[in-house]
Amino acid sequence: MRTGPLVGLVALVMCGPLACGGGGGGGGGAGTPTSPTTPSTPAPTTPAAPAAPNTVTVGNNSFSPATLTVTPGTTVTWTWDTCSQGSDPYGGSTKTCVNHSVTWDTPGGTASPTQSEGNYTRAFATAGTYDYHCAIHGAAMSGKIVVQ
Ligand SMILES: [Cu+2]
Repeated sequence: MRTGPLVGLVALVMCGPLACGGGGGGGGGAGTPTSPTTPSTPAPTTPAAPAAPNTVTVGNNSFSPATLTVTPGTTVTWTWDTCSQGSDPYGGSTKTCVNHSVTWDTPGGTASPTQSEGNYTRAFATAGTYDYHCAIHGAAMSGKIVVQ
């Protein structure tokens, strides 16, 4: 029989411990009993991490967060995110960006450039409240850094 060895091989493969173990022997198998599947409680998924605690997003007409509390010695980074993507009548895309600045009400800081893209950093060594606003949009676009 030419097919003999092949059949034997197939039988061996198909009849592994899991496939055939419990076939005729009744319940005597000494294998580890598989416990009924308990619906495992999924680990609580952490919501997407908020922005790093020492960054402020400069949006259009707002700083986010408007109030940021940091510890002395922290360098805060402002990141501009003021561009919006639109489309032109010809199917292309347009990018519109708005200029903003970080300008300090509290003496002691150097204002950021008035810009529509990029970053700005300031280190806060001393505890206190540091108010700032956008030089273009004024009090309507303001924020503060609380160092404590
Ligand atoms: Cu502004």
